[in-house]
Amino acid sequence: MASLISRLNSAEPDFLRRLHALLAFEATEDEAIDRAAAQILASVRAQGDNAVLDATNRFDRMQADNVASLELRQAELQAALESLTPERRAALENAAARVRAYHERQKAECGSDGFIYTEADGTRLGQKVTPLDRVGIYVPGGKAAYPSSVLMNAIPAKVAGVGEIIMVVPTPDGVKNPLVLAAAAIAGVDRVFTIGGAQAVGALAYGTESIPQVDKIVGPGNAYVAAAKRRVFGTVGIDMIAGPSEILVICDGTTPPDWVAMDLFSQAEHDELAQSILLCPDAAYLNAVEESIVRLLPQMPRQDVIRTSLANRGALIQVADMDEACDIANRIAPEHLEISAQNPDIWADKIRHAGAMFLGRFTSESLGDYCAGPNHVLPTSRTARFSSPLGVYDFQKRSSVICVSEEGAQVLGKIAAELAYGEGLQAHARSAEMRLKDRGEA
Ligand code: HSO
Ligand code: ZN
Repeated sequence: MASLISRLNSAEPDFLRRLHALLAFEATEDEAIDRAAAQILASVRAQGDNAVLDATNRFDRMQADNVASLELRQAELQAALESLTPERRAALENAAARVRAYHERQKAECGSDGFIYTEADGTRLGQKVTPLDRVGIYVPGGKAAYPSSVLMNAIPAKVAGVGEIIMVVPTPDGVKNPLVLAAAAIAGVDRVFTIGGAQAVGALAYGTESIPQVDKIVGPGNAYVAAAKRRVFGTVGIDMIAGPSEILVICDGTTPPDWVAMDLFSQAEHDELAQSILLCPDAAYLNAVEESIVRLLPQMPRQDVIRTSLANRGALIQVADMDEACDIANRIAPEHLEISAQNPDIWADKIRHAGAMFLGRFTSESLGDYCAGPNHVLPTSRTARFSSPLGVYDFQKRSSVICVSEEGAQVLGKIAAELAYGEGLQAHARSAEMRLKDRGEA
């Protein structure tokens, strides 16, 4: 039987080349898609509601008379919540409570109060933190609509103190996803419009007669949505543009192989382009995981997606030892890193680049996707080298505060004037000098 997943060994001479080939992922920026998105944005900017209505009726096969009618009432969100089974509703509410608690803690720990300090001469310097006024959350329609992602995007915004949260979600053929609407109700989303695509991004970025302009747009979407978000960046803020999901498992060989196999499946089932990699020093253990993969795969409803993902981008990699596994993990900078080992903290200390770390064999990555508490919107495609999970801080901004005392102005005025003359900027220099008591005018 042909193997379902590549086997690599870090001792082989061409290992690094093979690893890099595996990691290579070009976010294909299709020019045709970008052009189409640009056109839709331009029409929304010029014609507002009319363009949004036209695109929505056309692309989502809707028959709306006006954009206002595409807004859902809060009562409808509540009804969706009440339509859930008690078990499902409780799970969603529990998850939301845990995600909220984590982000409250993040708010408290991450300098959300700003700071101010006073120098000896009375000059005060500080930083003021302000939540964004209005944020748009994009939620995909159809199969990639994850209620958990509604919680993960809306709750940190809410905790940050954002004034108004506007959600957009396309409903092709008018089909609504009750779990998504219920999640919006629980998260405290203020308004929901059943629009999507580049037209929704344009509406939020520029504002229309019926849809208010926001300050930042977050949330995942298809290629058109990603292209539109790139194009409106600058007019509004955007979050990162997420690539396919990734999981890297480092295992010391002590976790039941079936558990690790299923952990690899859990991200592979998201997407044919998702990446699942296992690093382990023990060749016999890698064989055992491979056997688990072969045995468990036929049981999976999404086995076609998993099979393609594992075949194209998956790997079981034998490494020299756990230290080397950590080095390779840092090179990969994965979105999700599981350290499935007996003493995970020792290895976690060596990790510098990972969107989220899941420590110990009981911490399946899927717990983080839904309910552990930390955000599941994470840096992908090696961007964990320089970026962070979505958080409260993404919905706040900072202003510098400067209050110079009369005494302080005497010292700073001379420094500033000196530098201003050096830059050839007279008005800057004079403006500083006018505040000097001794202006050297004698
Ligand atoms: N693992 C995804 C998030 C998610 N998983 C949503 C299940 N639902 C982020 O990479
Ligand atoms: Zn997931």
